[in-house]
Amino acid sequence: MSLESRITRAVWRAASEDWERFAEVDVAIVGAGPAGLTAAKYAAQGGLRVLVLERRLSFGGGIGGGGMLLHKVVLDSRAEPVLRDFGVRYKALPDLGLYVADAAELLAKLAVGAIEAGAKVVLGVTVEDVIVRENPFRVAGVVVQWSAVPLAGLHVDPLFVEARAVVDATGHDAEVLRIVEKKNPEAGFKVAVERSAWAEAGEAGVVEGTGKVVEGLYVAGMAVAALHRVHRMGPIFSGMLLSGKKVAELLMEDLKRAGSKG
Ligand code: 48H
Repeated sequence: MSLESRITRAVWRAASEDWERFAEVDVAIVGAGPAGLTAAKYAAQGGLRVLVLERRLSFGGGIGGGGMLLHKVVLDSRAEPVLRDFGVRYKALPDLGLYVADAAELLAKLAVGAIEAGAKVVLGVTVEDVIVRENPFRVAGVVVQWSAVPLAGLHVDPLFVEARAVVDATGHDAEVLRIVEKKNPEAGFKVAVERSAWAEAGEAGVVEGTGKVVEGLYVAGMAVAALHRVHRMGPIFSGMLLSGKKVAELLMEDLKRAGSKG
């Protein structure tokens, strides 16, 4: 067998084994930004089968751009336990009451932490819709498509990932929430737009608003700001990490209570 044919067989075989497992998971997290990756680590560590679907071919969402392309991001002491869990190094700036970390290190270690805890991260996949059930209304999974397909303007039918819970961690655009709101008015919620900058209020509001939106659908990270009209906060990421951790804890509570499919 040539090396070429063995390469092709290896990729198809391993990918199809994975996708067969992805047909049904405990948690589908949409977006591999700071909130999604943090949620993925803690939920996987808690024994849930977690799949992270990321539209781009890279991790980290808004982390990589740091503060206006300077390669640093800001955190504060509330995020310290999470930074320690992921092994992210940071520098304390006592006169400012803040920590700073390298953007590249934060995004790399969040991804490594999620993957090592057992979450599967698939890049280049866009969530374009959700699966729903009625009476009572619930979200039962996501509809996925290769990101290259919409980019090329092709009309190609998608595939499905059934999930006991879906997390919208898509950032500012709150894409999953907007799709559910637009297509399913019976879901009974409205997505607004985030408010202008007020860092302290934004950091607190995102964590506070993190949680279940309707049965089967949760929100974490900056998508919370769009849902609950929370202020933006600039390149400080404690709220995103704590929001990811909070949603993972809620998922573990809710899904364990409902009984894991193992
Ligand atoms: C698959 C998708 C889809 C889709 C989007 O933007 P993110 O970094 O989001 P958060 O909430 O983890 O973090 C927000 C933070 O980065 C930020 O922007 C802050 C703190 N801003 C403050 C301010 O003042 O501006 O990551 C979201 C990820 C991205 O990687 C997207 O590519 C991905 O989700 N994504 N993936 N299917 N439909 N939509």
